Amino acid sequence: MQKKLNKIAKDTNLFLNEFIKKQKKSELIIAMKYGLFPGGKKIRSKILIDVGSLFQLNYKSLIIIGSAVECIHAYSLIHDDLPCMDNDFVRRGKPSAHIKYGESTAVLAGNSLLTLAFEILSHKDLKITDKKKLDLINKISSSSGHLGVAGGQYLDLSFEHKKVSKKEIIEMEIKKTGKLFSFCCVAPLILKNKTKKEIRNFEEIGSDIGLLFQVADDLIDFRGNSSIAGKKTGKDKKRGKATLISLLGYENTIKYANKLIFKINSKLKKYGPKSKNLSETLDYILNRNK
Ligand code: GRG
Repeated sequence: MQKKLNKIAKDTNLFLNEFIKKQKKSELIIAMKYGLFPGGKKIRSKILIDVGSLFQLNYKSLIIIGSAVECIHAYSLIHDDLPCMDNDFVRRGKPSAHIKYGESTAVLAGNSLLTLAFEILSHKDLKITDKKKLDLINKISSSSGHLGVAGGQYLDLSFEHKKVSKKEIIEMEIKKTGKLFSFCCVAPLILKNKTKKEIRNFEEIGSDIGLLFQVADDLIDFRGNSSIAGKKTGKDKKRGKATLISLLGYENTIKYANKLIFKINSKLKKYGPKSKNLSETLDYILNRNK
């Protein structure tokens, strides 16, 4: 699993480096690259490749689409660490972008990573039809905006120190984290011209994978090993964050996560042995420690 992740990370970083190199220089690119490289686990790209392998899709196209997702993900992390959001000083084992370059540069680097994602998806290097490019851009935009990541982040901040229901926590976590995973699950089906029904099915699988990922992230914060996690842990409790752990407790949250894995695997059964890669990634997501 780690070997596969390393290869995806290497290919993604290679593509992003080349893409940026071909652009004109700017001072902002330094902070953008700081947020992008060496980068994190590339788990979203792995999900893209795993779903793509169910439909025999071209690896290079998936790496390009994954690179766009990683730009939006890096942007969300830079903004998440800002003083007006979670005010975190460490990310991926190094000072957060706003600590290294100042707040305004971090905001602008984040914004530019968002638009870089659209530049990548609309670029000629991605050898798919314009209609498919448009569909991908439409989907990644709605996944990132007020009904997706940004909306989820808003809920996350507004739930701090409040009594929130399980349903509300799940809605917040699906928006904040699940929507980008949903995009990764749906993009291969857009490339393959799959039916709306099948797309909806993979949208739900993606939401559940994202929810599983967020729950695992909350468990990492709860267990609290910041040197392995590469960021400060034990923060959620201090900040009064609404998480499933705060509502259900540690053991029940683990049970909930295992039920999610069972639910996702049941939906993947009809794809037979080809779904092994994705199932393997689900186990990695829950058992990881960073
Ligand atoms: C609209 C994209 C966008 C952002 C603006 C700040 C913000 C609104 C949203 C924050 C969303 C956020 C940080 C969600 C948490 C998701 C999460 C668990 C991130 C950690 O992902 P990993 O572990 O990170 O994949 P690495 O470092 O491995 O890439």
